[in-house]
Amino acid sequence: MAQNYFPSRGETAVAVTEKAPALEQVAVVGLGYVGLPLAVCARERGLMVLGFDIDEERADRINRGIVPFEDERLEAALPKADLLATTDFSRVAEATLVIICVPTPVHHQSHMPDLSPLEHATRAVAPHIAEGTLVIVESTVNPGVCDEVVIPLLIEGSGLELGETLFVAHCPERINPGDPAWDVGNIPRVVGASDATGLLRAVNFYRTILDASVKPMRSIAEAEAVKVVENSFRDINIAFVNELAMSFARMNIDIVNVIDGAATKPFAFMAHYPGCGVGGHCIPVDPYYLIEYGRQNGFSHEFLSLARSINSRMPLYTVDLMADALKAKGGNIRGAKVALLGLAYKPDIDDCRESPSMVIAEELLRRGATVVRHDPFVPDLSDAATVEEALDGADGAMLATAHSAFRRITPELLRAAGVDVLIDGRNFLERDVFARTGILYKGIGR
Ligand code: SAJ
Repeated sequence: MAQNYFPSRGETAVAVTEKAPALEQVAVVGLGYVGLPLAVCARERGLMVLGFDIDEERADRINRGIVPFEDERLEAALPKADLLATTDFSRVAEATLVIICVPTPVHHQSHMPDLSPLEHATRAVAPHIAEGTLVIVESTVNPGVCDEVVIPLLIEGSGLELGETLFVAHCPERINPGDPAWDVGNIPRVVGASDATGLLRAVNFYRTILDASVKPMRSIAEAEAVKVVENSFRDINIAFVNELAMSFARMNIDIVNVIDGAATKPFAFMAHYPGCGVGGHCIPVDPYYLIEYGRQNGFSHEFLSLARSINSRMPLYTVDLMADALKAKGGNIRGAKVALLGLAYKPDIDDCRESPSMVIAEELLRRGATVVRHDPFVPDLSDAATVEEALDGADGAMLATAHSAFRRITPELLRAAGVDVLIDGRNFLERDVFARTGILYKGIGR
């Protein structure tokens, strides 16, 4: 009897296969934050893996064992992985399994999904994929993209027949940059496919290389929906506490203490914290994919859109805090010198994609301030090499990224530089320590 590949409602996922020895020859297309860890993980499980990228210099660095971005775990693993990276896409023909891991950004101004990297990668592999190939998309997309964009391009470019000589699946990536606990090898996954054969192979592959659960979904669209839903969930929860922060600031209630208080409830509450904005390549991006697809299907995601507008407004709110604080000290943001500490979108990494710091810097300049940027992880975009240098002669300091190294920012350090205004965009430093010294400290909601 054919195995039941799809868990019927209410049942747990059927164990589609046990951990079978992997027979797949794997091509990983896109060797960034998602593809390179995946390729190394598959190599560590003994699979034959070829890495593909359009960037010759990136492929060359990988072949020399150099990770082209900040990732300590990968820096240790790559030199031992014996992974070959190439820009020769004709070698995709050697693979039985092709995994596409390219960015799916949004256009900066319109926030409309930008599928061009995914379309380019799909067109690049299509002419070379061999009969029987399974193509898995890991890039985050809204429901419908695999069925309506990727599969037609694969069929058009390969001449293969879906379900007969071509199989397609979606396994949304869940990489969490800089997370010491969760990496590609132990994060649970979901998989949806164009048919049962594709699902069986995809689930089997991930169960072979991961030490984590792999949940078969009933369709590709369900798997696509899982990722945009989980990240939209995060965005709306952050918007919730950001709105509370702006409200409670007027009531002199410390929102962080309130959230910590609510978090003592052992069920039905998940703590999120306010900040100067929501950056990264996932959270501020993925909701727009769902909003746009909803619009195409005649539905207006008012709630998701409102959350996006609240979170997008936080960098400007944070600059307002700086302007008000300088004014309270008899100064003016126009003509002020502001030390902007932190450019990356989250702590202890070098990634600046969609970082609120960029919006903050732009707005400070627009308001007539001089901005001195410093981020120890992003020297190329920093004007100052150290915190001290950034603070030197500044009228105010703004912390926009909670890098561990910034823990050493003390009232003494600010005083020594003559700085008596501190806007803590991540509620990272001890407010009371600064308030006691006459330094005007403002956090987000505290
Ligand atoms: N942020 C807040 N308040 C919060 C949490 C985050 O303002 O309570 C801000 C951060 O400062 C940052 C942005 O939101 O600017 C995104 O932060 P993030 O912690 O969500 O980091 P990301 O973008 O790396 O999100 C990834 C996501 N992983 C994947 O998409 C596979 C997300 O699903 C994870 O929930 C998140 O990591 C995580 O939990 O760390």
